Amino acid sequence: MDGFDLVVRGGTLATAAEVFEADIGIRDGRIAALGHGLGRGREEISAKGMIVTPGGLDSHCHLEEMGQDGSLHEESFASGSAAALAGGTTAFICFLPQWKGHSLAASAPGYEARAARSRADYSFHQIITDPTPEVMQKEVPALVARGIRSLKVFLTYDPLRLTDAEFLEVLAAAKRLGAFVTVHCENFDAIGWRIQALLKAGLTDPLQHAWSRPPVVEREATHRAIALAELVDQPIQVFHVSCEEAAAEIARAKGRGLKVWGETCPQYFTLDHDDLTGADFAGAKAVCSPALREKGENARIWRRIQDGTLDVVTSDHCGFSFATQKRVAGGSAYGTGAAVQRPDGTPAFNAIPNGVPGIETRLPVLFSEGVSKGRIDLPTFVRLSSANAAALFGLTGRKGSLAPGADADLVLWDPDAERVIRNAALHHAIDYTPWEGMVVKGWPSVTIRRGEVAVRDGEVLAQPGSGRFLARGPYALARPRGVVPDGFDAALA
Ligand code: DUC
Ligand code: ZN
Ligand code: ZN
Repeated sequence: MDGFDLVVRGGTLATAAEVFEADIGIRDGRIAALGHGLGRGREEISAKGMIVTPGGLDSHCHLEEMGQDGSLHEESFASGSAAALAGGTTAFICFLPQWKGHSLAASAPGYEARAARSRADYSFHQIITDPTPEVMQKEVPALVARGIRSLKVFLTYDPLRLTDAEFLEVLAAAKRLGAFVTVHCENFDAIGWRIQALLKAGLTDPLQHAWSRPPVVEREATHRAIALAELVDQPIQVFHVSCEEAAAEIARAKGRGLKVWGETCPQYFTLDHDDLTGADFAGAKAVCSPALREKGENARIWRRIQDGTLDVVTSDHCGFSFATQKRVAGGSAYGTGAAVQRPDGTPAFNAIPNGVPGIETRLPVLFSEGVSKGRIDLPTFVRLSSANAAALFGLTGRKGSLAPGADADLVLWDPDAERVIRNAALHHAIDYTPWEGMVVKGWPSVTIRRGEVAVRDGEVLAQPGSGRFLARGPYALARPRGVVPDGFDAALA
């Protein structure tokens, strides 16, 4: 047999199932062998004292996303993917927008060409805001045939949200096509009602963003999304779960054998209401939806990570800088209602674009708060950071794995390295991080993407355009259970 292109030697390997010592032999961008004393490679990297995990798969991030209103996520594919790689993420799934009243083809022109500037491997979820027969019967099937096999729907935000009837149409179409559905669960009308009351009462600070959408609005929409998915018999993932009330709905669904999975993000197990306050409008930096919760909720999210209710940790990375977007009343697709300007020029809470940047910090924060603090073991870290997302989105065998045949996406973690997170040292294009000053233990010192060293000691070596589009074929997990009420399958009628 030919030698290896690269051998990563002497590391402690962590997979979704176990931890063991081995060398990794890499050939043609794939893992070719695992074992002790492997033959030499043209290039060798010592992983002594390091933990080697599969490269991260961030299955929820927003890059260069263009809103219908002209708003733009500032993060480019080149900068966002550099940040991803520096933080140990070798592949991500971001979003193809649909503008309401537009075909998929006419929404966000040129988006896929811009995505080709990525340095990390990438795929897309297709956002559906307007499920017309033309879109669902012609465009979505064509998309699925091209390997874009997951849809995202919003139950809140104007003009993104779907009515329940529209959501059912999307679930049914996904079922017919073998596509997966992801859902943003919050009750639109309840949020709008509270926003109006808060504004009328003159309560306009960033903290009131959280007051406008308390856990009950997330719990109600999570319950409804699960019920409608059960009615259709369509597998779903509930995105960005922020609280126990919503997580309990997912746990109950899982207990009943439904194909329902849950995602959370580092902001929901590390930040809280305190981060929504502070001088000079600083609380706007932590405005995201669902909102940050009261103290104590972080620990409940950890418990739901530990008991397996929440399967995946993503960043939900959003490219809204503080100076240019969060602090100015401009509005965004990810805001709710007309922009109300306050006397000092800052926007009322409802017009602050929702979302925080975290594509680079996702894994260091999860490693530090999870593994280093003893909350989760290494296999759980691997499941949360890559393997479960690979299973949910049809990438098992290619991503999230150290088995021979998988893409050679690896991260060499120095488990003892202590770092202070500083925005100045991050690679994203955003002017702040909500984790500024946080001390983390455990840091990705080398990231390897398809057998090439993409980042070494913070220096990004992978070039824009070197990432590959990941087409995704049919897979078992997205298949319905075959259980519909009364044996009548309305999706197929
Ligand atoms: N939901 C998302 O999924 N991303 C950005 C903001 C939001 O509310
Ligand atoms: Zn969302
Ligand atoms: Zn998102």
